[in-house]
Amino acid sequence: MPEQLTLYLHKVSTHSQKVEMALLEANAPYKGYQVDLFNKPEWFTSKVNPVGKVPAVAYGGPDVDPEDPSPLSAKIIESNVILEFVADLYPDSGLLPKDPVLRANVRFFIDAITKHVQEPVYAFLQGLESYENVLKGIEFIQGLLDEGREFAIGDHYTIADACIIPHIAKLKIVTETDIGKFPVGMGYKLGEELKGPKFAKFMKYVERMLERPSFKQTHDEESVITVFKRLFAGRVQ
Ligand SMILES: N[C@@H](CCC(=O)N[C@@H](CS)C(=O)NCC(=O)O)C(=O)O
Repeated sequence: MPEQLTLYLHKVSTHSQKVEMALLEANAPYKGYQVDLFNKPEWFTSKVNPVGKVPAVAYGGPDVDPEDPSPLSAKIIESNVILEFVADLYPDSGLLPKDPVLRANVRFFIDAITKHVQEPVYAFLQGLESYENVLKGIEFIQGLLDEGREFAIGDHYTIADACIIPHIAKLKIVTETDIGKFPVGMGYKLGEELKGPKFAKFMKYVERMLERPSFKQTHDEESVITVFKRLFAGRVQ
């Protein structure tokens, strides 16, 4: 029986959302604590995550106030590590398949998300790279999906699905609002490209995933837009 789990998160953090979605998909009990990333409490870096980032998990130990973390709980950081940890805690959740080949496929998919989605999307948002790199990355990921299959890997929701969707949900907001440091209009243009037949398989997969309660429960579009406007102010015109 898993022990107490406290998830330190922020409501617009993509990496936090990945972990929270996995916990919800596993029906795992957990305590969520919103860390104010713009005014970080001292105890968070001294007692939970020395690098001061969310998500972070305090697992086990006594059931304490999240603002007074116990030295007896294990502190686990790095979202992709936490995803695997949650899958290990709940082996029957299907978050990681039992079959070794499928497990390898899930891990490959997650690795590909970092290289082909996270990095190009962030570079585009920062105005450092064109959206072409985002499209190339999505094309690579689309190549890993099977037509007609509901999930990224196998026939069950896995941590691969939890890992990619928060990135794509943010990208969708960018294509609908044009918020980012890229030249004006490029967000909308990227959105138009993604609506084309070339990306139909990927977009159908995304639409299915955005309907899941685990996504809807953890997605706060208004807050994302507010924070993005603050983060990406001062764009190139
Ligand atoms: N590689 C880390 C990245 C975590 C990360 O960058 N978290 C951001 C929010 S999405 C954060 O806490 N930023 C606050 C800061 O750096 O001060 C992971 O995957 O967990």
